[in-house]
Amino acid sequence: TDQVAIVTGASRGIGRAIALLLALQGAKVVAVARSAEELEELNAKTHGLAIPADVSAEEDAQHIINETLSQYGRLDILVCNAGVGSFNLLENFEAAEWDRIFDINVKGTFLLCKAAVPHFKAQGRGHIVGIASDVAKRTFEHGTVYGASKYAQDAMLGSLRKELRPHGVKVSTIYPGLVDTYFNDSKPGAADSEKTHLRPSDIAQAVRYILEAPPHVVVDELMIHPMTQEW
Ligand code: NJP
Repeated sequence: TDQVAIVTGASRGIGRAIALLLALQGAKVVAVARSAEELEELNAKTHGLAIPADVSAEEDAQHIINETLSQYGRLDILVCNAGVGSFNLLENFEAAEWDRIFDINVKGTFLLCKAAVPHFKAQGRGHIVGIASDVAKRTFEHGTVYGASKYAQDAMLGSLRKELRPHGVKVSTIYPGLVDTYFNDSKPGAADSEKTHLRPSDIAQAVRYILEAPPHVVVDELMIHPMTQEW
């Protein structure tokens, strides 16, 4: 395909795997994250566009859409994947950590969608894929802040799905369980991680499935877990 896809959080983990798979399938990939060096390393493989940016900054979000349109003249797919988390008892969280997590997970998704939606509406076509979390559907200890952010992101994408359906624009949400990434300062590749965690490429395959649905089909929600994880 000659589709143009923006992938946020593409410097490592799930976003990087999504960017690599979409590029392999022929899409022009616009890779977004704050780490310019890691983006360039990825872009040497994907041969698209690397845009160092902070998704929680409104001017950055608009810049990402503008750069994509001026470079390629089109935008077909927006993957809102950039996200962060940390885990603690509620009383141990600093208010600043609430702001950091909500700014990136919730406001970041909002800002990218806000900048892309007018374009998608005008062309009567487009696909937003949000990487939420299975914790957008359940609660757990130490998840007060991250869980709340993922519920909020999920609710936003659910409402947006209804706003955009009459315009022919799809919104799909993926709810992964544990994935072997750098999330929350973890290091991928631990001894038993193949059993306990999904691989980033598993999520990339889910994105591919969602994007390959024919025009009359939208995958609203897709939950995916490692076999060993209870949820
Ligand atoms: O994490 P990680 P994942 N602006 O740390 C980027 C969700 N999830 O791949 O900016 C722009 O390896 C960051 O780049 P950089 C999770 O909530 C995960 O696991 O250079 N980009 C990096 O590329 C999140 O929504 C699990 O630091 C920003 C990427 O985000 C998504 O999966 C389970 C940014 C994070 O890569 C990807 O996380 C689950 C900003 N302000 C949901 N801040 C799991 N791993 O188990 C960060 O249910 N990034």
